[in-house]
Amino acid sequence: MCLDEVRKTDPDVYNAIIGEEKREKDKILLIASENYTSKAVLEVQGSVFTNKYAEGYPHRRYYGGCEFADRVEELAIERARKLFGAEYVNVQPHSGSQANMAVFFTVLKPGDTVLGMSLSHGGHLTHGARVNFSGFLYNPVYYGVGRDGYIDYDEVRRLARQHRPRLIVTGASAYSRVIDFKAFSDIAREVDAFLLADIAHIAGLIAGGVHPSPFPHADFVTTTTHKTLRGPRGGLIMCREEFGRKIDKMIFPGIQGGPLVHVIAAKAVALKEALTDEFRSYQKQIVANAKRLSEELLSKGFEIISGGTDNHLMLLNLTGKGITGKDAETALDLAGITVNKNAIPYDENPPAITSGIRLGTPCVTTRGMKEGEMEEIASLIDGVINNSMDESTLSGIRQRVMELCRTFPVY
Ligand code: DSN
Repeated sequence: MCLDEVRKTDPDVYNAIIGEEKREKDKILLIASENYTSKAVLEVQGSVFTNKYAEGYPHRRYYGGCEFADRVEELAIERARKLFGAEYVNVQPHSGSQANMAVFFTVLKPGDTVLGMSLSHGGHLTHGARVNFSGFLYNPVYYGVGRDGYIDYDEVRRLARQHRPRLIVTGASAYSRVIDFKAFSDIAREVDAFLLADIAHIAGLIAGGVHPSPFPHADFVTTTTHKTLRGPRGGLIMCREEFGRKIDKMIFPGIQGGPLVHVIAAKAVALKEALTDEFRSYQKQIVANAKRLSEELLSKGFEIISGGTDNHLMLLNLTGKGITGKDAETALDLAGITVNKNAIPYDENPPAITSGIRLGTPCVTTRGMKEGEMEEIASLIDGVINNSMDESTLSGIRQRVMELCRTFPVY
C-alpha cells in the first residue's frame, strides 16, 4: 500500500497504519466478522470518490457532477441484484446498523412489537437490544436457542402468537447453524408480521451457495459488506420492488445524508469479485475449514455450542476449561491468535467477561489456509488455553504462529 504522503504529513497516523498492517499480517485472525478485503477494494476506498457529494440516487441527485457517482452506484446495485437474486437494492447504508434502522423506521411506529434473537443468545444489538434504538424505541420480545444450542422454531412460533409482533428479525452474530428462513417466513405470515433477514454474517456463504438464501422468504434482507462477503465496511438493503421507494426515502433523506461514494464504488468491486467461481470456492473452503477446526477442537475436549458448526463460525464454551472468555482472548492474542470473547447462551458471566470465545474462518481462508492448517490451529489454541499463564509456552506458540503467517501471506 502506498503511504508516501501520509508518512510525510502525519507520522502518527502513518505509524498506526503500519502497526495495523503488521498486526493483520503476523497474527492468525479468527474474528468471525472480519476479513481481508482485496487490494482493488482498498484502492477504490482511497480513490477520489472520497471527495464527492451525491445526495439522492442515480440520475436524481441534489448535486451537479454526479455522472461517475451514478455509474458506480448503478454497478453496485446491478451486481447485488444479480448476486443475491434481489428485486430491489439500496447500496447506500453506511453500516449494517443503518440498514436495519431504515427497515425498522419503514415498517414500524414507535412502541410496536419486534421479535428478534436475544443478544445474549447470539443475536445483534439492532435486533431489539434494550441499549439500542431497536430496543428503546420499540417493544422488543426475544427468542433464543434451546439448551441444545439450536433455534427452537416452535418457541419462536409460540412467542409470535403470544406477542403478535409487527416485525420478526432473523439473523445472528454468533449462531453456527443453518437458519431456516422458510420457517421464519411461515411464522411471520401466520401472525401478519414483516420478516427481516439480517444476513450480515452469512452473506458471502449465501452468495457462494453454501447457505440457503433468504429469498423469496423475507420481506427485507439487510447485510454488511465486509464480513464473509469480503468487501468494504458498509451496509446493503434488499427487498421486493414494492418496498423499494420507501426504503430509498428512509435511507435518504430519512436517516442519512450524503452517501459514501468511495465505499459504494468499493462495494461494486467486491460484488463483482463475489460473482466469480473463485469466490464460490472460497466460501466452500470457509465452511470446510470451520468444520475441521470445530472437529479438532471437539476431539481435544472443547465444548462447542450446538456441538459444531454449519457455517463460518463456532462458539466455544470455556466453562469446563476453567478460564473466562476475557482471559482466553488475552492469552490467545499474546500467542498471536486474535479472537473475541463472546457470551454463550445462558452465560453466568457478565458481557465484559463472558464464558466463551467466538472463532471464525473467513480471514484464515482468505490467506489460503485449508483443513491441515485448521488442525494445527486447533492444537495451538489448545496449547494456549491449557497454559494461559505460562509465558514461555505462549511465546513458543507465537513463534509457530509467525511461521504459519509467513507461509500464508495476506497480500
Ligand atoms: N459486531 C459484529 C460482529 O462482530 O458480529 C456484528 O455487527
